[in-house]
Amino acid sequence: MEIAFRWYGDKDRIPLKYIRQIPKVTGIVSALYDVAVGEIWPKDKIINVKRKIEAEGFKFSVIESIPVHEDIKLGNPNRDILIDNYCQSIRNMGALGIQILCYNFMPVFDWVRTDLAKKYPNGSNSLSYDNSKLKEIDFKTISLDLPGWATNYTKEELQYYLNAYSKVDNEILWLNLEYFLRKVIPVAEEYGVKMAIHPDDPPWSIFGLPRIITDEVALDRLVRIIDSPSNGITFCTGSFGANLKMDLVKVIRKFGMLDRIPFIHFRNVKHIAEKQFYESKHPTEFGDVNMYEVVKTLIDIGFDGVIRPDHGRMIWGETGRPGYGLYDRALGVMYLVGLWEGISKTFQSN
Ligand SMILES: [Mn+2]
Repeated sequence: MEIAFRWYGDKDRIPLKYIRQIPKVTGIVSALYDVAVGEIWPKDKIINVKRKIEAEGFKFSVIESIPVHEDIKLGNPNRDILIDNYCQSIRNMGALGIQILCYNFMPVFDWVRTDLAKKYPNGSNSLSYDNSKLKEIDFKTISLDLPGWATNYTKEELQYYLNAYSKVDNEILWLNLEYFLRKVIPVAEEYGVKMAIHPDDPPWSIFGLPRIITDEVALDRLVRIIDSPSNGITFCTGSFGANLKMDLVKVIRKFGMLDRIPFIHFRNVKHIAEKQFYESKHPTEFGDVNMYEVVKTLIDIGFDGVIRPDHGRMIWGETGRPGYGLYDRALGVMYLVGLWEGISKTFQSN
């Protein structure tokens, strides 16, 4: 197992030098932030980021993520050109030895929350979600500059895509994902890259848009599309933790044993009601995800992929990118390290 930390490049207010001070973090999860969606990621730009990461003694472990253009998800006629570009980006990263690519197939919106800074009595805050608040959102008036809120689109483009998806149901989206995977997975295999799809977050339909990577049945279907370790999953305990019907530990064991989980996002969520939750402190007792059992299962199956703390709270007065402060994510790492040492030593002595 390798512990990694997400870094948003030079514009990240948390420098690599700070990340280095967190015990046991040896990998960096990053991306290019200046390439338009659909364009090829040039090798020289990836090299540039890789050099900065390696200069601080880290490995560039995971690219998260190369966005999939909406026209691929919609199955539009220009998708072949866009998929060819995606394949070339995979070749470029693979040739540089970067072996894991996290991506998602969520229409229009990436992760969605209804409050980016829900306040708690102890002075901290975190991201939260209340499904009943979605209907209050009017796309004609909303500010589009919040993370997770289709920042790349103008209001006109957003309207265009929301309309375009009215003709795409879950089954069509599945077929478009299959079409995409049949072209990219052979390239990923050839270049030693493991594709790892991130679950939809939250794992249900929002704004009437199709959403497919939501539960165990979906993961069954995904892995069957192409039987290859290059066709894998980013197991996000927080995203799947929002699905109260899912037995996370069972599902991690199942797909981990099949060698389909190269990458894990490690965080906890706490429900207030169904489809209403907040991102909690990492330890098991503060949320609905049994983090202890997750780690125990990973050790038991010999997990040898990459794991990173996912979103954290904002604590100690820190401000910045919601979910991506330094302090609470560092606490998340230490919790993971503690669990790992305790459980693995117990296994050894039995
Ligand atoms: Mn995640």
